Amino acid sequence: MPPETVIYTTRFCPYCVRAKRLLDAKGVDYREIHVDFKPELRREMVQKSGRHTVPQIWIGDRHIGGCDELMALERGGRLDDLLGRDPAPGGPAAEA
Ligand SMILES: N[C@@H](CCC(=O)N[C@@H](CS)C(=O)NCC(=O)O)C(=O)O
Repeated sequence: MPPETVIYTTRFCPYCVRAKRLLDAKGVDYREIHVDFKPELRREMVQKSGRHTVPQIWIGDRHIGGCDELMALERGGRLDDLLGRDPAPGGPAAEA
């Protein structure tokens, strides 16, 4: 079983769109938690991550950070490992 990927987002956030585009391109099945107009969910995100910006991303128990950190993991070839997969044959997704 791959670790669960969770992403806290708001709807009109370009960083959220970009992070989700990468996850979609990689075929990652993720759970999205919308925090727009949901102060209790935003508080939960801040409490768990120590950060106030969206997106905030977890793979299993590991807090990845935001979009920039996700992209950096992909560019560095480490994201597949965290996702519990073999490295992509073509290397990092073009998106990253
Ligand atoms: N470097 C961060 C930037 C994230 C960011 O600036 N997100 C904006 C929304 S697109 C944000 O959360 N701004 C503060 C707020 O909405 O309260 C990342 O890569 O995730």
